[in-house]
Amino acid sequence: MMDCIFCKIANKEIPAKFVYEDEMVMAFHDISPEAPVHILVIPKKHIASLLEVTNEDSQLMVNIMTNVIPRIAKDQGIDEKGFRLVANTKEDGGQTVDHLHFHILGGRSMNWPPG
Ligand code: DGP
Repeated sequence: MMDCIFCKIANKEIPAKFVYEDEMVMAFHDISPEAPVHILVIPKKHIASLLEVTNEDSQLMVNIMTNVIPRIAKDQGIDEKGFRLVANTKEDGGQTVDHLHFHILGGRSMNWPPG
């Protein structure tokens, strides 16, 4: 996707503060953090949103959930007290970048319900 900002970050055409990378996934600091720790986890492959994930992506999704996110939480020192994982999805979900991403928010106590 030529005009996708997260594809450009994944291709390292746009700089980001990376905290993790493997063959399928990248993670970097959000440009406008909403918490002391605010990391975005993205697949390198362009997937528009959670609703476009298919069975072909099962290994990717398992990697993100069971390996990448716990590892980042530990690296960022938020595994003891916990964190919030968010996948804003499409218009009503507040998704502004149409490339699947998971927000890891931590380092402070979160409110519920979200806005
Ligand atoms: P969402 O609203 O869920 O689609 O979240 C998109 C997030 O992406 C938002 O928190 C800001 C972040 N973001 C947008 N553009 C950039 C960028 O160029 N670099 C980085 N690091 N983050 C970005």
